[in-house]
Amino acid sequence: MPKIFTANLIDEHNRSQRIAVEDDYDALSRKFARQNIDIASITKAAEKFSIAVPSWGVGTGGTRFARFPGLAEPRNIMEKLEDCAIINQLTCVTPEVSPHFPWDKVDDLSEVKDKADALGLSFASINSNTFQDQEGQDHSYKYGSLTHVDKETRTQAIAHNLDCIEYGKILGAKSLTVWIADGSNFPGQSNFTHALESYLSSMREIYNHLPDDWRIFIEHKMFEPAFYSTVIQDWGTSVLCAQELGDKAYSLVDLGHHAPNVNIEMIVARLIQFKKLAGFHFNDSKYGDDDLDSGSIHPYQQFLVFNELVDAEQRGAEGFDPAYMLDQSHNVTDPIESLMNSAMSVQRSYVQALLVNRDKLKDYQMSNDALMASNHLKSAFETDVSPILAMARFNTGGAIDPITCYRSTNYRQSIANTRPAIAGGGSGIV
Ligand SMILES: [Mn+2]
Repeated sequence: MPKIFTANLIDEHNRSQRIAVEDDYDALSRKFARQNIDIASITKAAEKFSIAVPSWGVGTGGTRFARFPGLAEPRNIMEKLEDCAIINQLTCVTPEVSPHFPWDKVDDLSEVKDKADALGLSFASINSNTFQDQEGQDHSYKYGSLTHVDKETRTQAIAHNLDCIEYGKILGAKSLTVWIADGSNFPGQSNFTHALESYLSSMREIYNHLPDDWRIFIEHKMFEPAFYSTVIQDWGTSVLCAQELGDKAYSLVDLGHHAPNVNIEMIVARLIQFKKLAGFHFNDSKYGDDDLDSGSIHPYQQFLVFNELVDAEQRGAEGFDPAYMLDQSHNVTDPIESLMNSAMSVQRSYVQALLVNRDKLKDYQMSNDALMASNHLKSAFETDVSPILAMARFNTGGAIDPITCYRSTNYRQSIANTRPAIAGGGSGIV
């Protein structure tokens, strides 16, 4: 498989780290043996873990106020794929890329597919974009898209989503993620009921064009860009719509799209129970849709989400097939480094959740031992599984320490001449 970096680079890096990692891994395996945990099977599970990288995430993001471009930013989907390939080559957990249209639109998408194949990448869920106007489009989305009061605008937004399905077919994707910015800034501006009726009618048309083996993901968001009301504002509306649409419609959880302090892991449990969990846009936040790096603010919440996911996985919950994706905006870091860090952070939460002894937890629950139940989860969360993650990467050809290895290449400086800065760049906060 052709890669951006040579195998020699990674080998050399790993040679310098291997003895220390093996030492830590052996110590952890002795600790696990005392707890009857099989470190080999946990490592195997870590090796199989995978999370998609968003194509827009490899560009430097921005805020409502400004965007400060980074060095050697990818200028198009081909260059974005090269950066995504680095993330996967070093971490071995991101073999899929989630594209965004029309940001990633080119004349011949089969060339994009060929490029991805050559880099060992494939495509995850297609993201449609009716939250901004595109050059030459007939109707503006200023006052909405799939729920606009004007039928022709709705039709245009539906047509874009149908185009996205066609793009996805070329790229080999199997799902469409729909997030709309539709909402209102003033009480009275929008009729809540009419807007949702329009949404369902528009989505039905899109749903009816889904290939048999596709799914459609509904992404809710509490507020922003609309600040008084949002049409698909929470998981309740999302799951009601998914139920209205049918078996191929699911609710997607973006961790930044909820009110502060909402119990997201409980929402996840509910969606699993009713077979409506599409998957995730992982990121972290302090205030709102901050799109910060996964696990950087609330790592325990991320672990608790995985506690629900692993519980479902281990009990073989019916219809459980969540799609894991990152959705972040990187303003002050190198996006490649942030995405590697985030992918590994999500993988860490998964591995920690595997350490929970489900029988023991159940015993604590059944005997109403709140303190020990909580402590049992805490103890899994507080276990440093770094040696397992490092060993999983080593076993699958990745770098023991991806950030250090990446920094040793001076990648940005080395390609700066071939990637001069451009205006725009197609990355944002979604
Ligand atoms: Mn999102």
